[in-house]
Amino acid sequence: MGCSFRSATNPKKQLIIATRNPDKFREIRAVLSDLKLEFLSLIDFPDLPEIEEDGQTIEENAIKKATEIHNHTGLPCLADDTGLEVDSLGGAPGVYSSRYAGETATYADNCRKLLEEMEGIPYPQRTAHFRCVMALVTKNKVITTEGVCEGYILTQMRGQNGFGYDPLFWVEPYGKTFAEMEPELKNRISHRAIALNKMKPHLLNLFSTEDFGLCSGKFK
Ligand code: ITT
Repeated sequence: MGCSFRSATNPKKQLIIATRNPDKFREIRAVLSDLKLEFLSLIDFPDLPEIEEDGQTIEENAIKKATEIHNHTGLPCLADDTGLEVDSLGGAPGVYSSRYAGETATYADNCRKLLEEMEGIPYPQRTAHFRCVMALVTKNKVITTEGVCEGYILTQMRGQNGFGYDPLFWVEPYGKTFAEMEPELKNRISHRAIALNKMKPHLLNLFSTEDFGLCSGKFK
């Protein structure tokens, strides 16, 4: 694979977001837009190998994704791993959120499975939260931040925006599911926004220093 990051610096201020999920990428880009970086995702690197998300925790998976992609590309890399943790299900689907209904499950399949598993559970006990861990890996640092957003799982889907479990996730103070919110609102209050806002000072620091977090990646 050819690569344009041969120089010892990163003048284009490129940051790789280690995701193949375009919905996540869109949200991350929106929250970080004020940093004026060039955001790349794994869709820009079709030749990179799949990363097996075999960690026992969200933190482990986030660090693994960011480390592998940083090692392959040499660029600073930010990875997001997110899980929906439902209290009445003992924290499931958690780390298995993307494959809750099977390896090839769609968002709709996962939402249907969640509704089935929660059948008969009354509203006050339908509490849940999204937990998002961001991992930033550069040549000499691993930094993680976390964001949590509390809500309830509804008994039917509501709204067309967002992605994943958003149509089922009721955010009580706003009287809306994430999927009923304008993207600007979700991107202000979500688990992902909280984790990213904690990461911003580290990114600002990284991109204001000389070496821009580069290392000798395999594709250099
Ligand atoms: P990458 O690993 O390539 O980033 P992924 O979709 O597998 O993509 P995760 O393992 O972090 O990413 O996400 C697990 C699933 O949780 C994801 O597929 C969605 O179904 C759901 N999810 C994540 N963030 C969400 C959000 O903000 N709103 C609703 N559902 C979300």
